[in-house]
Amino acid sequence: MATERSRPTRRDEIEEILERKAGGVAETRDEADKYTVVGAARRATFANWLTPVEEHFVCHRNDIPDADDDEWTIALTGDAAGTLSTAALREEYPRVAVAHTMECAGNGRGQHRPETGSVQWGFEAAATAVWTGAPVSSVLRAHGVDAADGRWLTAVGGDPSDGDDVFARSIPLSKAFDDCVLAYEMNGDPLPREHGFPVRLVVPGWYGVNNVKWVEELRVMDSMVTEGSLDRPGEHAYWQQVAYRLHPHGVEPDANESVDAADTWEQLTGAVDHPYTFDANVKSVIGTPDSESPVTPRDGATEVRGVAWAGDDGVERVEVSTDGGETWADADLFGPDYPGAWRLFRYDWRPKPGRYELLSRATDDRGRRQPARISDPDAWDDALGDDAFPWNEGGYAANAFEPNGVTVEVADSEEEA
Ligand SMILES: Nc1nc2c(c(=O)[nH]1)N[C@H]1C(S)=C(S)[C@@H](COP(=O)(O)O)O[C@H]1N2
Ligand SMILES: [Mo]
Repeated sequence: MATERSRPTRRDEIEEILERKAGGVAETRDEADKYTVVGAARRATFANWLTPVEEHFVCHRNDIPDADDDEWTIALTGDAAGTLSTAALREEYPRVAVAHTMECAGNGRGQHRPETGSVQWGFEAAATAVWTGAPVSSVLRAHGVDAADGRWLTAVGGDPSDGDDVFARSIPLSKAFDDCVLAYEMNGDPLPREHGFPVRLVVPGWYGVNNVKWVEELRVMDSMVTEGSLDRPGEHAYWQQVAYRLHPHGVEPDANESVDAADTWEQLTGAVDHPYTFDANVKSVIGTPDSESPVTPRDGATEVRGVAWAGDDGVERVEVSTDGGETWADADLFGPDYPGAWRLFRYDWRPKPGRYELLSRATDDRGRRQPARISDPDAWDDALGDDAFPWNEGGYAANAFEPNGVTVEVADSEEEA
């Protein structure tokens, strides 16, 4: 089992990250002090398409490895064979950029009642960056794996664990071939240490945990990682098979060698018992206005603006309510439209002075709409039919819209002279 200990270096690491990010992020409550976690400090992060590195959340469990770019290598194992240096990664492979909305699978955990353990995120652990690196498909082809068949790719992080567990995560080889990147730059700058320097796996549209930082091994196998799969000491399956799965209170999910449905929502609606957190569920967040300062319309009008994402799927529709969910109106989608990255939305609002409860809810292109709230703990089976996201013991993958609403004061309109 992974240990639950806090570690002395964590405080220093968090302080350093907060300083480097210069106010763009704030620390999030982690009662158990298990994770290094900072999230977007302001709602306005969700009013822009690209998230500056300074506003991009950080989440990891262990110490950041003390990596040296020249020394770092990635071992290709299983059905792949070879060793890859960071220099070879930069020089011998195509250089591509992918847009990726990364959301921590625990984003929204703090909205579960009763509380679940661990990091109490609201909506601040989501961000969109452009990641530059080598396509995983090119690297694997050069190392003996040429088909995106039913196999799995397991990426292993080089972060030293304070328990016995190894940070290993598996994704279907088909997804890896499709659009994944071994990234060495973030938003055009060298990868910061806390985001995975010198190389991290980027899995566009998939929950943060799949995006292994500080990658030191890539293994191709017929199955996803199970206990004993890796050719190294320690516990191998904790992060894939135990943690980061959705289940009711008191359940210990069975390990699987493979699952047919990678789509998290499809798993949740019956395809897989105790779903894995793979691609992100449809979700939206209003970026502006916020509740901090009153809105002053100009000539009677103001704009509600935000972002919406849906993992591997497209965002079909965003609706906005200005009366706490009584009535809804369609927002316009605009701006960049890349697979795996969020869309901007805006709604032209003409409010009278007063106090309003603003909500947004998105629907993906498979017709799946954000549920209103998170269910009670005993409603696992009935939740979705009742417009609720199932409360789950790990607090994962929550995409309810009510908890993310914003209360706004509207002042008198300023008229154009
Ligand atoms: N090696 C390693 N990779 C990791 C983690 C970790 O603890 N170790 N944390 C994961 C989790 S839970 C998240 S949400 C994302 C966060 O990525 P970021 O810190 O760059 O935002 O990294 C993922 N990759
Ligand atoms: Mo996460």
